[in-house]
Amino acid sequence: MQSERMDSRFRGNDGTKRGKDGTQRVSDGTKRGSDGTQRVNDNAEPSTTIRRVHAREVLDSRGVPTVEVDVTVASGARGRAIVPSGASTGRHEALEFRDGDPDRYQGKGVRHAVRHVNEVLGPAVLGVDAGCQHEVDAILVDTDGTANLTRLGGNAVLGVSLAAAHAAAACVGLPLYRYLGGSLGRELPVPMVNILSGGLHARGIVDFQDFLLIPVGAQSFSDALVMVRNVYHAMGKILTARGASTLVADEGGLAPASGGSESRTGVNRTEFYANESAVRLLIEAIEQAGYHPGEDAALGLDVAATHFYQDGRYRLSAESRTLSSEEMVALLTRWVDDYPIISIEDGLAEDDWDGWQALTAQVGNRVQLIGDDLFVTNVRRLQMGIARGAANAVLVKVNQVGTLTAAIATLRLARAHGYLPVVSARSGETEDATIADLAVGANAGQIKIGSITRSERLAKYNQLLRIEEELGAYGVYRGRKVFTHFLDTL
Ligand code: 2PG
Ligand code: MG
Repeated sequence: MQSERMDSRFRGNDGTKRGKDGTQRVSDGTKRGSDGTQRVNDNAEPSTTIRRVHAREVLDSRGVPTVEVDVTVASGARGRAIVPSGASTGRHEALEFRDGDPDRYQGKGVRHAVRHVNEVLGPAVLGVDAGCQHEVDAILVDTDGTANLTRLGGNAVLGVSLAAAHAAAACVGLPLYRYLGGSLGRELPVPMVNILSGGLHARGIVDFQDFLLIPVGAQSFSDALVMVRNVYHAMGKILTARGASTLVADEGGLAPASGGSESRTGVNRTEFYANESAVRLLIEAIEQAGYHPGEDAALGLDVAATHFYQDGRYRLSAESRTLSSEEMVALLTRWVDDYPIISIEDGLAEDDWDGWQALTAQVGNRVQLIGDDLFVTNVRRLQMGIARGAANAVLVKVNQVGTLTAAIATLRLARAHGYLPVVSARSGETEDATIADLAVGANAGQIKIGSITRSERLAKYNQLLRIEEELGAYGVYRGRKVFTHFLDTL
């Protein structure tokens, strides 16, 4: 990623600086903005120098408060970021600082985190070049001073980190993906899209969290969304025909077991309780939409197993049974044998290293095994996994680790060791679309945003459509090729 001062990267051959529109800074140090106004630029410091940092409390897609940060740099350019929030969080994640006042948002307010930005983190980065992301991030992390950002909050730190990147990108007149990835960032990610939801995102009737569609056979990102929409629609029709609910869960996936009662609807809800039924329903929907399961569209799971792991056993409450780690590995292995599943996230709990190693040894050569709660986007945790041969892919969630620099370090480490990175949203999201740009800028290859309903999800999908249009023929969508380095069956 970018590491030097952006100013020096955008000099013309003659040493003059040019904006995106090709405007040339005049030699007296002034620059004209697109509106024709003249901005005085002190040659002694870059135009990306942070001049103002301001945070406020806003709400996310669950109506839960979160931190929004505006960073303004010397040129007057402003960047804004809103921090996402998880429900099925891993215990090794950076701390999300909440007020804890039961009389306000059930304790979930973020006024303290906002104050930490406005009174501590913001002042600490004033005068720092937002174009030097890792300098900004190092100062933020040092100012907090704890390993998991427990003093000031990962949510406070991340807001400043991301807003600084947006401000620097705006200042040099580049879209964020181009600012982050330079001319090399051009890959549209393969989306893995939530069609059926369970677990903590759907009030916990089906234990597994996500039943995902992976449009590996699409020729482009926009074609992939067509396929997703067709399958989603087919699933809606299947559920309606069986009298099941088509209400959606936190990430927009359909949650058939969440509504109505068996006696009222006559629905055999057992059909929607069993985790394996959801897999079968998804295959049915792919076929009804006219596609070949496994060829056009493959299946992915986010088991999110940490959340039903208690006292050393996996508790499938929907199925009224508990499984040992070995039995869980056996169950997932059988599913990989029986169904066109090419990706399993958090198939085991965050500290069940033995289970992870066993699952990786069993199916790691033919299925993507993503560590989410296991790695929490943390270089140290990923190094542990690499050393133990656990998983072969990593979920990259910026708020698990608190800075853009740290998230990118995890992504790079993954790649260096043949682990596939998957950039991911959280279940609590907003209109912030930073991760869409991050996925393209970093050529991550895959993205997980949730379903194709709910505007906080569409903010990212639509941003990817814009980027696809902007990149034109220069853009790449690799589809199934993303998976070929460990999936010779595809
Ligand atoms: C996950 C995420 C996103 P949450 O488990 O991968 O789907 O959920 O943000 O609730 O942790
Ligand atoms: Mg997950």
